[in-house]
Amino acid sequence: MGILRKRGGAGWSAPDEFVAGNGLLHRRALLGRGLMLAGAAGVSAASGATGAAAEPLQNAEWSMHQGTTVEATGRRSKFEKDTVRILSNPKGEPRTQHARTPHHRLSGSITPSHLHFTILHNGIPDIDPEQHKLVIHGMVKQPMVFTMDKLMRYPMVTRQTFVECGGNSSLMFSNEPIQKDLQYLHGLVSNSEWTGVLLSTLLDEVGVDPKAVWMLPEGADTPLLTRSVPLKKAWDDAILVLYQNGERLMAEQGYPVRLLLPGWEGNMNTKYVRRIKITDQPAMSYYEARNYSPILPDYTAYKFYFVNEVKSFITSPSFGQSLKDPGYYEISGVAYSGTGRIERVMVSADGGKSWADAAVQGPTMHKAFTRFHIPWRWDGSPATLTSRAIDDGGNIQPLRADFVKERGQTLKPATNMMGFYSQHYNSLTSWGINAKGEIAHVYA
Ligand SMILES: Nc1nc2c(c(=O)[nH]1)N[C@H]1C(S)=C(S)[C@@H](COP(=O)(O)O)O[C@H]1N2
Ligand SMILES: [Mo]
Repeated sequence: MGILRKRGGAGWSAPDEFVAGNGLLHRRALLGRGLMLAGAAGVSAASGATGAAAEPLQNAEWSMHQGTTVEATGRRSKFEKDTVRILSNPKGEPRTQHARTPHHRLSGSITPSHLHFTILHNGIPDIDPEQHKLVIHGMVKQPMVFTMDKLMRYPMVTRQTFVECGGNSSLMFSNEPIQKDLQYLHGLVSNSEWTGVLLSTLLDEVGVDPKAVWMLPEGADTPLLTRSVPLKKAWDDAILVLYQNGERLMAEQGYPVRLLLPGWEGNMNTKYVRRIKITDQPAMSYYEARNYSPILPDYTAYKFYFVNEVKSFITSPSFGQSLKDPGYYEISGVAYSGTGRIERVMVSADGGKSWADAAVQGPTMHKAFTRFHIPWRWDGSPATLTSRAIDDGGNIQPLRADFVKERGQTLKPATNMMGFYSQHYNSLTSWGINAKGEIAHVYA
């Protein structure tokens, strides 16, 4: 490397080290080197001392008086008021409610708890932790009842993982790319640090019958949501979660206790869990038999679809933003896989004709968001930005043409219902940038 050279301390000279078409630079090309994007104080002094940099620093209004009183819980700057979830049912009518995470306004890998997406099929229950109990019963030696006090005394584990609704990205099944931002397109996935008791610890105590192969967790909110979960997931990495990002679970995320099945379809992650029945057969409950069984182009349907497969999307630049001038930009996004750790993310600026490796922000964790970046020099001509992730099992995001062939492209824009028939999209997302710097959602 070392091809980028400083020019008199005030910028960079050509030639850039392009690693793929349309201006993609080596992922480490600009690391730790000033880009001089910020309007140069030092330079203007040397070049005649006019403009803002030469004037004495003025105290702004906020530097001149005491600030407001600190409150018992922290608050964001009022200037960030637009960083909010969007709601599908703001009046709380008696039907499903969705709140979507604003990925286009976030960075890093943790989703702040108050911006975690949520889906509630009948509102948020107000559960008193003193009264809530979890029962494990069915094909066990000794059924047991766990109060929250008792659960809190077990050894706990902490891990990061994403939760993704099977219906996330369902708009990507449309025949035409829908002109919506990331929040609409992919806002039903979020990533938190969760702390709780391994379900396997409790199964050891109740003594599971060796003939049992399924478990049926059930929530305490009014839908009494039940799903059939293979018992092997319980022995593998299922957690009864009590804490989210360091504090007790948000009410929406399942306070006082939820089941977490890292990397598996959101709906199976039973919130407010009150019973887990150990059985030798699945329940074929409403949400697995009807709602969350993706239908294929030949009108057959998946019987079960548990895993959220490897996926990624570019968060910046993305729809709703625009590029002001040609020059350097950092392309950034998130990648995740329900089957493992993100190993590699490739980015294209020419709609998939050529690809470059993005820098993957470590430490990368199993079944958790991984942030990626790559520097890019936009020359002012049309470009199409796309990302494609690969996990440590060698699973790669399918190209859109292949995905559509297998899974269908059934949604017409007029019937953009959330989720019922179009589930588990894990193909590519592409942003088309025109010569004015405007960003559209395109299929590449
Ligand atoms: N008890 C209960 N559990 C539930 C739901 C619900 O409505 N009630 N919604 C499910 C759905 S559809 C999804 S996608 C995830 C969302 O989890 P989150 O709200 O923590 O993001 O919870 C699942 N678990
Ligand atoms: Mo969901």
